[in-house]
Amino acid sequence: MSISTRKASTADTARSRSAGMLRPSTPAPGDAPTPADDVLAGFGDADGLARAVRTGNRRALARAITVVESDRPDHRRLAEALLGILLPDAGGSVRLGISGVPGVGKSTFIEALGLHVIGGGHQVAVLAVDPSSPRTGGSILGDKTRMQELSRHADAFIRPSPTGGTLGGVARRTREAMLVCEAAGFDVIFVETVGVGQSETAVADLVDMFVLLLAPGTGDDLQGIKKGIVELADLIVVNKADGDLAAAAERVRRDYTSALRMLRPASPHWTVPVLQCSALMNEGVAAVWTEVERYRDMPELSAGTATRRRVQARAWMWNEVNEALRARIRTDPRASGVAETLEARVTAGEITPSAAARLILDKFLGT
Ligand SMILES: Nc1nc2c(ncn2[C@@H]2O[C@H](COP(=O)(O)OP(=O)(O)OP(=O)(O)O)[C@@H](O)[C@H]2O)c(=O)[nH]1
Ligand SMILES: [Mg+2]
Repeated sequence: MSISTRKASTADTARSRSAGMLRPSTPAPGDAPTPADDVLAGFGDADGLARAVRTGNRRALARAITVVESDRPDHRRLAEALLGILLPDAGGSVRLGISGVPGVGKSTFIEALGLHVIGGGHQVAVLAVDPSSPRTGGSILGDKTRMQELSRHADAFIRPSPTGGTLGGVARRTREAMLVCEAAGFDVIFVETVGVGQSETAVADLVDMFVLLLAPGTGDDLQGIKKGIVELADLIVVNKADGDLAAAAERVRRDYTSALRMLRPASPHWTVPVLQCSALMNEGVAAVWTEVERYRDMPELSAGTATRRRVQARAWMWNEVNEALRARIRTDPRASGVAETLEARVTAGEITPSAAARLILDKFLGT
């Protein structure tokens, strides 16, 4: 199998180097155990865990993802060390974002497509970005049941979405989990996200190809869906093209095909295909994969993918700065109280957000 984007981006490599310097020192025998020891049990240190991840050891993979998903400071340090070691082995997958409104059939579709690509000799990891998790306890809850066959498959790995935190935080964890999965040998990664309006951009920033799933009768008529989401799509698939819904699915496909003609294409080399399938009946799913391969294998587009990954890495760095700064302000004894007060005043319309932001930063920086 030829994957043109095998090499990690320069930015990732640079990050790997600096992360390597943060590697925690191994405690001398007899030292009190370092707090990160619980997740390292059985693997020794970050190097040992990384080695086990590289061999595809499932327990190590799950453990490593627990580490990158954790907000505990000692886990964060360990995660940086771990990713620093694993980065040279990451980057070798096709990263696919799958988005669509609740109930459109994302999980059913990933199950069908996942099994299809496993049949072609690939190894599939499924991750999720789910901004609704903190409220609902995870709409991804049903995923393992929707992806029953896939979740039992030896060549698949399904990780329910991490819960809690900001969207940026959730997306960061997913990105890092993706890198760990790649280092473990998974060469096709699906990132499922509920299309409720905010997480799509975060997911489009994580993946090589953004697939928008539609279905008749889910409010996905052209008026119902946000234009911005359609503009993010590299591929549109109308699901549930079966039984009573077949004719309606064909209508949705035609509507979107003509609507897309009005949009300026993101790349001169790629016209966004609008396909239809039935994930439930496993019809048309193979054709979707053919389009993914065509996208992946076009020389102009694989160059585009490499660029996209470099841009993503850079954006990611600033994301990290934003997230870290916010976290520091929230815990800063001087700034946190001021931030809370100003947040209330912004909400009440008493002060502009930009003026409040400046006051918070002034307080935090002590200027
Ligand atoms: N008729 C038909 N039903 C389908 C198809 N794909 C999925 N469904 C049904 O649609 C419902 C929702 O499917 P899911 O795969 O859970 O949808 P989802 O988009 O992952 O949902 P959330 O994760 O809750 O956002 C289930 O009852 C599926 O059986 C299909 O191709 N045809
Ligand atoms: Mg789902």
